Amino acid sequence: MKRFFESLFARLDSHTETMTRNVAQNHGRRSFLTHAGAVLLGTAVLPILPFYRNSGMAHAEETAEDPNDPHSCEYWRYCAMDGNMCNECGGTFTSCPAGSETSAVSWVGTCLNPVDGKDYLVSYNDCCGRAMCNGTTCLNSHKERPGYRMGLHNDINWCMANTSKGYHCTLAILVGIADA
Ligand code: ABN
Repeated sequence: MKRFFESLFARLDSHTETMTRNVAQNHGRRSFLTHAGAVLLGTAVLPILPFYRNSGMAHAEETAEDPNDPHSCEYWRYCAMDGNMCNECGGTFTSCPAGSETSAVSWVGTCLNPVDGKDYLVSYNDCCGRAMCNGTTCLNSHKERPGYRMGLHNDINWCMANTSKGYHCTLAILVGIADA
């Protein structure tokens, strides 16, 4: 009986050892090689795959703004507007929100109306005397020149000549047709 169990345990030991060696020698190495090969192949092939490299443009197209949408900075009459839209602050294009007053001086831009194809003079007066409004801010610069060209720069607080100089928002008042 004792010899039977000794023989049984010896065979079990031998079998377990053989199995362990097989796993360690074959499966472990192959598995490592398989994974290493996949990683190497992946890093070699990835750079030459035909990536879609136009995501920025696609985004721009998806979010293309409408020149006829008065809540878009691409709205045609905002072509040279540097400020917050008064029509999103309780006012309109031409009238200041309650509690603010129109600036005495302004920046005048020339914008093309896509509907009739004509250039219009647009006066960008600021509304003054209230804290800055949180409406959409447009930083458009059609025909603007750098700040050192005095009088050709629109990044100015046009409330400077008013008694209340606090900037609230900016109007976009049509003054007339530019080439009339
Ligand atoms: N015209 C809008 C504005 C106000 C304050 C400072 C810069 C621009």
